[in-house]
Amino acid sequence: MTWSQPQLIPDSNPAPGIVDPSIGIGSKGTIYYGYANSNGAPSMAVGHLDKVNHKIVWSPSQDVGTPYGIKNATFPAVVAGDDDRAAFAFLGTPTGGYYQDQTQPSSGAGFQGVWHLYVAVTYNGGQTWTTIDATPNDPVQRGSICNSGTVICSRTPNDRNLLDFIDATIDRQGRVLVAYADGCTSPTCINAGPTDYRKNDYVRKASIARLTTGRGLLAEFDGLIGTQDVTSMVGLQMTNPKSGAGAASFDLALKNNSTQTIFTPLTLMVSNISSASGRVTVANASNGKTGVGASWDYSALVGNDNMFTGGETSLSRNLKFNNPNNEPFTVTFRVVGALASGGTSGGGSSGGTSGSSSTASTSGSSPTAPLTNAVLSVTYNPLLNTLTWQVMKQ
Ligand SMILES: [Ca+2]
Ligand SMILES: [Ca+2]
Repeated sequence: MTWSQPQLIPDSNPAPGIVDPSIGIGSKGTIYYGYANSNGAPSMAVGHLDKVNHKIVWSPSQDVGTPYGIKNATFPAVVAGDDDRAAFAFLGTPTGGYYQDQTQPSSGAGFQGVWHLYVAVTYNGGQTWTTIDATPNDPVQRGSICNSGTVICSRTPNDRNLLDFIDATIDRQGRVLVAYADGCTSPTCINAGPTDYRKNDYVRKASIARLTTGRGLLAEFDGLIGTQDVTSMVGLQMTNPKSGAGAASFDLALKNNSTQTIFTPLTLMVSNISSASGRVTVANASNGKTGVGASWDYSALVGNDNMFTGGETSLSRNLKFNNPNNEPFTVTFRVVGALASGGTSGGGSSGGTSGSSSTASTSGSSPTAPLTNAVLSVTYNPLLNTLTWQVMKQ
């Protein structure tokens, strides 16, 4: 085994103390390097391998904390997914100064910052980052954080309470999950003012922040995060069947047959497509796919309320298929939408901050899923120009 010589990130200038950087590597090798800069900025450098010169070429470091005026950052954790997508989690505070200067709650001496967990996400290979405050109403720490190891940090109150632990990963659908220690968990600490640096709990509660809506790090699941199968709640209304010249099409509206509201994104997905020749394919899916997994987005077809309420019928959209043999075919669909989550508990669900499409929640509650495994099967017969559909249990 051989290793390359160490390569410096040209403009990096790490913060004092023991603040390990973190690396995420995209699916095609793009390197996302997150670190706490000596000026306090949560900094990100993106690297690409120059295969000719056997060198990593680094972009200039970017400060992803500017939307919140972050002056100190620590505990960086980076994870990547698709090559152009990555998330950078860190603890940050808009208060400047030396954050290891031990806070004395009684006298008020020492560092005076309040820390939150932030997550910055890129969807374009690191050209731009969208940063959210994942704990806007529930700080992670008030006051100093000791980052200098067990010996120097042996002090009272124990401001090494957060240990050194943070990590970020993604699940199968590309949701970002950040594991961190929370030092502020009592009502007294949580509800102290946004800048009160004295009322810390100095605890270390294992916590996970999880992306619950919006886009994750795998494009394949865009529009689906935070949704579930609502097929058994939905019926179909089909009009205007047409056939000829190797193509078939019809207009399809969805009807919410239930009394529950289904929230957007609302998506119709192909779960199977069959014909005698096997040559029928989807021609105009929203996601460009032509077979299983092809989907049409209905989110804009349920009114300005963005809700598909009980009894509502959506506007219809045209579904097109390639049908070179002009033969009968059957398509089965699933409908995917978002249902109100059941009883979120107290901790830290966030309001959408900074115009981001992502919000994070520490509650980790799972949405109600009262549904059976149903599919909607549509059969089109071009010879008779008839459409029939039925609900099928899987
Ligand atoms: Ca907290
Ligand atoms: Ca509506």
